[in-house]
Amino acid sequence: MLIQKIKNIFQTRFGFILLLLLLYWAKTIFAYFIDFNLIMEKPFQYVILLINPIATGLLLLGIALYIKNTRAFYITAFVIYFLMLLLLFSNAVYYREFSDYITINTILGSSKVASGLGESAIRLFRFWDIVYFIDLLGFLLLKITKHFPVDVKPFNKRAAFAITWLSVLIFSANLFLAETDRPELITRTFSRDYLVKYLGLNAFTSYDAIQTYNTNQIRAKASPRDLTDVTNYVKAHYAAPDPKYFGKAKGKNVIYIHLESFQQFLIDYKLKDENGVEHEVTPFLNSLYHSNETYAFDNFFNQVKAGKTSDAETMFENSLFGLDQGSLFTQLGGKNTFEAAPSILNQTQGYTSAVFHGNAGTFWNRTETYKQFGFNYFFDASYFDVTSKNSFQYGIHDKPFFEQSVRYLEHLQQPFYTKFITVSNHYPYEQFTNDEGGFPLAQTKDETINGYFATANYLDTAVKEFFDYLKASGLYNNSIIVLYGDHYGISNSRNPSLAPLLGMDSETWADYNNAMMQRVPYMIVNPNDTDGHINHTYGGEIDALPTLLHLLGVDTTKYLQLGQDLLSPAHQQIVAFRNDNFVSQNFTVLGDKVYNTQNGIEITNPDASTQEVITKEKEAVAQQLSISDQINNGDLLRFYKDSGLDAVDPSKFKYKDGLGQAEKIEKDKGSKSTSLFSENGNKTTQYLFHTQTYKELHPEEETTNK
Ligand code: GP9
Ligand code: MN
Repeated sequence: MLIQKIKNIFQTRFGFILLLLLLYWAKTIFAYFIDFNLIMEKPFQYVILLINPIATGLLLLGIALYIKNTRAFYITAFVIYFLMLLLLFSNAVYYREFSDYITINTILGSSKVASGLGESAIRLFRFWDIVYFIDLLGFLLLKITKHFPVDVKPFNKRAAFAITWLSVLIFSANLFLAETDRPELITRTFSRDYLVKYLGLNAFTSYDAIQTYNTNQIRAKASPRDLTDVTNYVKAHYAAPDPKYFGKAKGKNVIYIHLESFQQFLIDYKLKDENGVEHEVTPFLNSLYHSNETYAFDNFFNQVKAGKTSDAETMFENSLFGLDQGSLFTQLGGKNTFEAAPSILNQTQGYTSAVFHGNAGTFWNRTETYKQFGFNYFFDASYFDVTSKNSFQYGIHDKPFFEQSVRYLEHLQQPFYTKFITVSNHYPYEQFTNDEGGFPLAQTKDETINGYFATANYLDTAVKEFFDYLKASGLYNNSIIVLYGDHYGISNSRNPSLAPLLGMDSETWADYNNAMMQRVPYMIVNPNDTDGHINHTYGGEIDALPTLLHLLGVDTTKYLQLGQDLLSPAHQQIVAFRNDNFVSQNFTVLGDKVYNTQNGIEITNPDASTQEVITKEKEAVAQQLSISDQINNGDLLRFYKDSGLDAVDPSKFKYKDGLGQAEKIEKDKGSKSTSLFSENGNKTTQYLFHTQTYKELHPEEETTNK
């Protein structure tokens, strides 16, 4: 009875579409769980996952319902179904090799696809692949045996329309749920994993197609002539290095430590616990800040927008801004030409480069972007022993991260240019419930603020442990270590609640204060130097690369970098934010409001000379941002030949088996190998890394914190 009823339903045209939808849904879910490695953080995300194939599946399959002719209807329905399956299946296969999804660019630049899916594709097939196509065989059998049910009655046009609307509705609901769970999913496009997880493959591919089309339009219109404005700007804006500092760290290893979401106000901050006892939040970073080995900057601002971490990286590696919308890494990172730090240092000074980061390499499209930047190695989450105990949603915690990085670091040829991207001090600043727990929480009504200090304290200890290792292994003496906060950890909307902890009033908290909170640490530790000091120059992330290159003794005149050396006397102290607001030494301009930067007083009626300066500074900011956009959106560096650098060939870099690659170089170089491992008589230095939990470090607190 029931079976007959079901059969009857599927014998209609609409029923047939539903059947295809059901099959497509089941296969997608199968792919989600078997082939794709989607990281699910909470049950709600499973709900979204179950819905997303239905929305776009129904929309696409529903197209067939508009067709009158019987044969045409069935053929169209099949073709749509088949194409959706093909997309699903090829992504499943591609994922096995690349742990990523197929983009329009991957298809267009087919060399990359070929390298993974060419002759080796067969090796990527799995026995369960039959699941993706077995039903087609069934349909074929029905057709041959003439049992294929055909409904000659056309579907009502209006009803077809209603189905389309229904699918749009389901898609909107899907989008709404996704945005609730992950705000700004669409505008920030964190990673392809996220788009697939939340919206499904069809939506991801369509979105990717639109994005690719838009960027390709602008690129196609760009020509070498567009470089004239850019080179003129860069020449006029060049700040020559102070000879006192130029080349001070020449030939040294560079070790960047990316302090996640770390703001300048944490430096020297003491948090009061509920008993009024003060706890220094970041004692180790404070000691660096005050050391005369360190060039520290206390008016250094983050300049990121929606690309957050990736925007900071864009600036540090290129001295170019991120984009006005979304992330440069995800939109252009995989295809633009760059003249980034790794490639400059490799080609002019023979540096080897590597990034260490305990999150999936696909996040912010890093794997692709780093290749374009010229990074030799990328040690992402797949290189670390990540367990549910030692990690959270952004990857492995900082202490095991540094500890486990050493086994790769010691094999890199020196001098090296490396970057360690930490994660533990990331929103939502979840508390450690294990032996790392114990640092007091702040006492505000906002849990995010309350947890921020404890995770910052954890990061501080993690960095200290790494420094201890650098000293013990000897790396310290021939390296410079650059530490920076990438962007705010406490958002503007939470700042009024933070105000009392800073000795300020929540009621009088103004836009000006929000702008001042965008300060992040920038510290260059140059071991054995004594000229270090706390520098009060106003600057930002865009200025980091020329500053670093000059310290390393690299002439930057030929490079199209938009920042200025912070140690140069010619540095103009204007810090552009990505939304055209800015802070300069004298003025802070936020929309229509102007403040005196030094005392925070709003200037409501600027006199003529003040107005003139403000207008000039405004123009300077607009020009700097616009030049950056011209370079990035037009992909102008592909035309630039005057830097003397060879273009980066991204296909040279394979981020799998990085250790094997490094060890092979060590072997090939033999006694000429400069890796720490080789210099240490081919013995590991891993045992020099010591790590301790918070509880071990603070036995006295056992009693106070139950
Ligand atoms: C993730 C990490 C965080 O890998 O870099 O990025 P964010 O959310 O800060 O931009
Ligand atoms: Mn970040």
